[in-house]
Amino acid sequence: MNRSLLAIQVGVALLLAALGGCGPAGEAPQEAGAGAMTVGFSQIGAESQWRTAETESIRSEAAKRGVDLKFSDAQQKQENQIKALRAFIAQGVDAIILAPVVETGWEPVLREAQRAKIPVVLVDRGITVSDEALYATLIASDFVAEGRMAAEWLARKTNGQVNIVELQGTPGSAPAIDRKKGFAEVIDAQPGLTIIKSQSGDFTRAKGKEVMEAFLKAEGDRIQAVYAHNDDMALGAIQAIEEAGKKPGTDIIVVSIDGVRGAFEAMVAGKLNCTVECNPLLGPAAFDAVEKLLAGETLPKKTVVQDQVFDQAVAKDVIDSRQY
Ligand code: GYE
Repeated sequence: MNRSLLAIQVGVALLLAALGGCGPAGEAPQEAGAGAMTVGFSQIGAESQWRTAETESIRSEAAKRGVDLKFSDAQQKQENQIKALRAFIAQGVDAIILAPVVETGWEPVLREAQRAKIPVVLVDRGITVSDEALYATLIASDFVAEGRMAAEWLARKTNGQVNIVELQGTPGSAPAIDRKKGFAEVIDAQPGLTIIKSQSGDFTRAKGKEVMEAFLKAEGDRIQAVYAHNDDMALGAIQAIEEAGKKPGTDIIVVSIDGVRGAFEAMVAGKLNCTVECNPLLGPAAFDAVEKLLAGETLPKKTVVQDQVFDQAVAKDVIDSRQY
């Protein structure tokens, strides 16, 4: 009697062990990450404070939502991004988030994603493609508007009379093309605003400094203002101006775009005059988009992130409330 009861108990115990913690419907146990959505994120690089903030926003939002994020840093090279996308497709990710370094050259790889039925969400930079169905949606700022805002601020500050040097972003990238375009629209309409030199500083502080040094050597006192397509290049230019024995923010007006912490610090120090914000905290919107797409929703082709202008007059008051 005792012996058979024991046998039954052992049998039940073995059966439970064999089922191994399965739920009532016999499903696999829900460990952290098991069965989670897998998303590949192809990031451009780490060229600027803006980019670091964007990476952090996407990584932390993925963690918060329990998303298995495959992260790839392309070190500013499109070929690396294309390789990363192909690897994501081969792995069968549920969706891809792509921050495209340049505007063109994406069609073949996007067709491959489309064939594999993997939706692609573009963040921060746009692309040009013959068929817009090749990506699901774009979440980005209006870079033309940012360029216009920078020029309008500079025109007001100088009463429409100023010689400008321009530090452009990465050649072929949407923000470099559009920030140049928006700025040019405004200054072309005002004969006193002139760009005397313009060159790429590749969105980095080191390159911004190097190009500004060359500008100062070539143009010297003729330079009255710098328009940099991002804050990092402006911070590099500020160093070059100081090393040339001039006062940035006073002798030479400096205007840039992004609104990162370093820019606010430089404004408080009186060295940068104005920055046009470009919000990099795209993680929540990017994963909202991914979730909606996977639930079968169709999204608008573009969601525009709203930005505003900050100058020295307000920098001190708002610096502590900045999130990046
Ligand atoms: O302004 C710059 C970065 O694509 C909007 O890329 C982004 C730009 C940003 O390196 O700092």
